[in-house]
Amino acid sequence: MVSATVGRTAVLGAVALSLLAVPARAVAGEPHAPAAALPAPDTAGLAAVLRSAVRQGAPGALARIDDHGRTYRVTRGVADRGTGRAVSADDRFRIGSVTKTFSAVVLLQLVDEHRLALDAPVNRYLPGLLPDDRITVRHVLSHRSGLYDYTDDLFADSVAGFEAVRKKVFTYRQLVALSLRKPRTNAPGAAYAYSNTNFVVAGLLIEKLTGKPVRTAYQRRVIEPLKLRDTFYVHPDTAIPGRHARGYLTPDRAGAPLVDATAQTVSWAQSAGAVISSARDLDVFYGALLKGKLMSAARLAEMERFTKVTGTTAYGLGLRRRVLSCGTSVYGHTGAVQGYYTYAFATKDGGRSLTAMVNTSNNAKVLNTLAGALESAFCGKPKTAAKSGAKSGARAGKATGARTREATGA
Ligand code: REX
Repeated sequence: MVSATVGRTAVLGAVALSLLAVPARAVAGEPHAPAAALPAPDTAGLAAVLRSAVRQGAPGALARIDDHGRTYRVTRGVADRGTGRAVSADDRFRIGSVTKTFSAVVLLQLVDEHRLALDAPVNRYLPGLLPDDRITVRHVLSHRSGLYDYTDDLFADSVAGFEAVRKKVFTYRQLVALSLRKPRTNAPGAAYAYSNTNFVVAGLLIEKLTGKPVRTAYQRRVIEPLKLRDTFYVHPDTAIPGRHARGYLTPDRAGAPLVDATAQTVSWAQSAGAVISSARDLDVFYGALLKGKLMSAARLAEMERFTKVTGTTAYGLGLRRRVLSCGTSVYGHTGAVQGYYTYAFATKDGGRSLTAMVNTSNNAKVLNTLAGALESAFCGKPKTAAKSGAKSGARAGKATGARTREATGA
């Protein structure tokens, strides 16, 4: 199902403003292509992406685009395999590592308040925690600390590993200890190596500096100021509050039945991945962050200092950047927690945001397919399809069999 609504924000006004703000032409492949050059979202393409994801094994899929006051919602499949309830674009879900941006925001606010220095050793704030005094706060937030990712061991067997921790409650220090059983992957600052351990350290820093649980920091510094309605940190509770999509873990053994992974503590991730949210809230969050509403311009610039990861992806401080096929760069995070994959990204100016979610995980095909949602949201209709008049959605494979409905004013 596809729907579009226009909010109270004047779309024309927003377009005029962004045109004023953009001085130069868009350059393909250039990481800061101006937002004003963005074509309209390709909602039919987005629907095709979600349809492919469901065909490849996701019970359900949802996407929401917020573009200068205009909202597009697209859904496919079911939120609950037991009841057969259809996915709603308003359903809550587990956002996995999108949590990392929340944690980074809190720490950068503490930098703004002169309570934390990015280039100070972590051990200055948490004496003796790490075995190397050269590991700084910046290394941790940019995944350059070299701290081994303990989740590689925990989830070597996806279902057995998950069931072993589903109800467990870890302390942050226990998780750091799991990591320190293994050698570091690189010298401090020497290389990018994605590791959940870094954002467990971030959680420890937040608790040490604020004297409160991370839940309080998320609540007071992000959730309340942005009036997020669907965002929660309930650890160590195992339930998602309110209406939500159930999450289904795909077993490693082909053909084995999906495992309902909805109920879990997510204690293995905590400040690295345990937040619950919705597409609406994540669109608001990244829009506000990139518009500079959550920290000073200087701190946002620190967050947006990127280390190259691949040819098209880079990592800042708790923030990913992806360059799309049309040359537009988008900023946000991905998430993978048992039962849920999330992509939440926005344009550099925060004017257009997309959140896409499928309620399965451990399915690389589905994950790759869902990346197509970014293309549809930010690149518009593929050029060839637009020219030939073919149905859009070519990026998601077959465009036939679409059963989408365009409704306005919903
Ligand atoms: C945990 C295992 C994956 C998931 C992980 N998740 O590190 C963090 C996250 C919180 O969201 N990271 C992603 C499990 C990659 C990100 O930053 O985008 N996989 C699953 C396995 C594999 O069990 N054996 O897919 O459900």
